[in-house]
Amino acid sequence: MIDMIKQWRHVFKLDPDREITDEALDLICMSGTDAIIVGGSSGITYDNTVDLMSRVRRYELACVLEVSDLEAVVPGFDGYLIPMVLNATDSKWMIGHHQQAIERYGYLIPWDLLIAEGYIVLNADSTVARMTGADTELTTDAAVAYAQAAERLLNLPIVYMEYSGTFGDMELVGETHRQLTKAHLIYGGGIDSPEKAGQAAQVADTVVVGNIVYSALHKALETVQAVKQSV
Ligand code: 1GP
Repeated sequence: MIDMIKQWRHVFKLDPDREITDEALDLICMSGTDAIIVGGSSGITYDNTVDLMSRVRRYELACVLEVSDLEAVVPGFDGYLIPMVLNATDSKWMIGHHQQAIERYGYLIPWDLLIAEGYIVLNADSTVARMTGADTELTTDAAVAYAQAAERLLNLPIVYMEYSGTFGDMELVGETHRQLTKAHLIYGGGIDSPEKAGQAAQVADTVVVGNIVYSALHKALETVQAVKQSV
């Protein structure tokens, strides 16, 4: 799983709770992106997740589920990303929900397909920040320390810098990246133009484009080349 993810430079994150036409989905899946992450912070159900997965499955494209709600874990994805929110003040989002899921459904879990992500949530105005009570006021040193705790203490394979809804501090993300030696750094948040996609691609291993798919599809499509062309 992690070897596959390490190849990804650009991914689209699609929200099962939002409508997308077949035409738009076709453009997204044929855009040259490396993968689709299915995920969102609210309104995710088993039915809307199955529906989106089966529509994306018509394409030869990796498709993984980022698990945010236990009731909406659907079999059939290529893999399952499991966020552990490092800067959550509500510890359930770091380990509690995970423990409950394993206690309840452990015998069903396809462990080989799971990858844990050390999430650092950085936009106070995002749903994920409110839900997890994330301490988003982080200096660069503080963010780096979370990332290093993820990589070196917890041995997490992925650090996800989550600015969902706003474009982040590229210096902070870049410095965090420089201080990691083996964890894969994913950046997501506020990419609404090829320029921003290119900037994020300079500081992260994988760039995630979400919201703009629903508000300006053509801009979203342009981010693919911007990321791929960036060195
Ligand atoms: C959200 O990181 C992703 O989980 C992408 O963020 O929706 O702001 O692009 P945007």
